[in-house]
Amino acid sequence: MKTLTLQEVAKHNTKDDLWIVIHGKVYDLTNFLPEHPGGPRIILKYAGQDATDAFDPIHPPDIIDRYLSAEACMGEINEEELEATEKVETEEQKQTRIAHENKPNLDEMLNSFDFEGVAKSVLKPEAWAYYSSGADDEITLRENHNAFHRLWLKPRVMVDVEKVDMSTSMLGTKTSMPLYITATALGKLGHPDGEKVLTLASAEQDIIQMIPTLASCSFNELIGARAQNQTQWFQLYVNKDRAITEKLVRHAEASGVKGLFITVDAPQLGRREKDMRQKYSADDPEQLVESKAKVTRSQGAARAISTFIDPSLNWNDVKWFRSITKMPILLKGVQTAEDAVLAARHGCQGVVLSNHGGRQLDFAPSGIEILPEVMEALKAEGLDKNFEVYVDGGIRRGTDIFKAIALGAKGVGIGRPALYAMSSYGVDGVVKLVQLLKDELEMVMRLMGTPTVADIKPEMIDLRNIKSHVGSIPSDNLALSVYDSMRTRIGGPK
Ligand code: 173
Repeated sequence: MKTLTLQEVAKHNTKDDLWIVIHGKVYDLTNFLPEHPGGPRIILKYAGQDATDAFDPIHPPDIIDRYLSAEACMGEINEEELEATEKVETEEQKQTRIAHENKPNLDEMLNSFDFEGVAKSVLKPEAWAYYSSGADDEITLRENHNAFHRLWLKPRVMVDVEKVDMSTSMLGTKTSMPLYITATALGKLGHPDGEKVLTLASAEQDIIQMIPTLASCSFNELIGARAQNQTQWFQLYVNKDRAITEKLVRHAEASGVKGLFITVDAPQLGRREKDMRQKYSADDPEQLVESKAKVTRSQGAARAISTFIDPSLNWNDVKWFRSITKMPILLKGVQTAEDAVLAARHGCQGVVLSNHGGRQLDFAPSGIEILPEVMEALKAEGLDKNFEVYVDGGIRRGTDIFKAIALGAKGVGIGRPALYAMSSYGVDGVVKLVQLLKDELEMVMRLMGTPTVADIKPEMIDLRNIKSHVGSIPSDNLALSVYDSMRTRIGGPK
């Protein structure tokens, strides 16, 4: 392969002659530019430069070989030069380093919320905006945890709780507690090792990891990092090209994945304005206004790479999925009792009551709020046997896990808390987060008089307020911050 210098690469910095460097290799992207799913602008931004840091979180490592022909590779950067430039710290790297040097010790983390504060300080603004954002006014995002505040406990006493056993089984596999790490995209925005961090931490804590379709790591890397006896599930975004989807599903099954979770709440990606605004201010606003590109980074990282998702996915497709895999099939993102019943009728093995972490439809209900009616509807139709119901969204405390299990969930998923712990402290952070939740759940089970998961029952929850949103009318933060009251002639705001 030809050896090139960064100086030579820098000469190819226009849209008609465009080279960039990724992981030390030089690519001519002139022809690929209009086809880039994330839009041409982001590539133009790195024309003639090294784009590795921007590339890594958004693309699995094998994507270049899949999309570019061998001729696109023009050569590689001289090793000494590459090493020398890697030693020079960019302003962004410096800020991240200082934030990490000044973060609290891991020992100081007392609960899942603590990691969020640290993550906000150590994450690049782009990463924080992407992970933390919710749809529209973020009412559902906040509601996901707030809904748990409407559920009160009915503790039982005088039960032998000397030993508490949190272990349970989910889709036929044993796990140390009824909690799994759910699928979240773009792990390398938060940590250089991406979702592999979550794989290693899940193994250490003996909990299940759901592998995302849009992981920064390749699927095979995450399968390869799996410990013996560790269970992994797979979250699927259904591609418009079903041949690609079929290949993914068959490969997952052959790789030992134990459950297929088809995301059904994202035929179009929600508007996450924090994410969108961050992109807008990070790029040059004047240039953005002039751009005519349809899919632009100004729509946020997620929207730019979600165009492959098939919005025509519907109930008739379940049969096809059943024909291509023996894995249990669950629908992730069910938001009503009606759809849970339909999922069971169509032969699914379960559902995840989820609103995608409040990132899709604002004012969608929380999973925990609809859980009782879902269980009731399934039971009424005689569909509650051999059908597992999971909940994700807003799980931050041991009591949250307890409440979901009591109301009929087989287990609960955590998304953002794991990302925040990963971004702040890597594997140790995620292990610690799960340990804190274990410690909390163990205590709650002891204080509730429930020594095993099977002892946790619906009658232990006071449900009376579950539907009442009156006590905590969500404040309309965004509207309030821009609203100017009417001016009167005398007095009033100037
Ligand atoms: O919630 C998300 O951000 C998400 O699921 C997604 C979907 C497509 C591309 C990137 C992320």
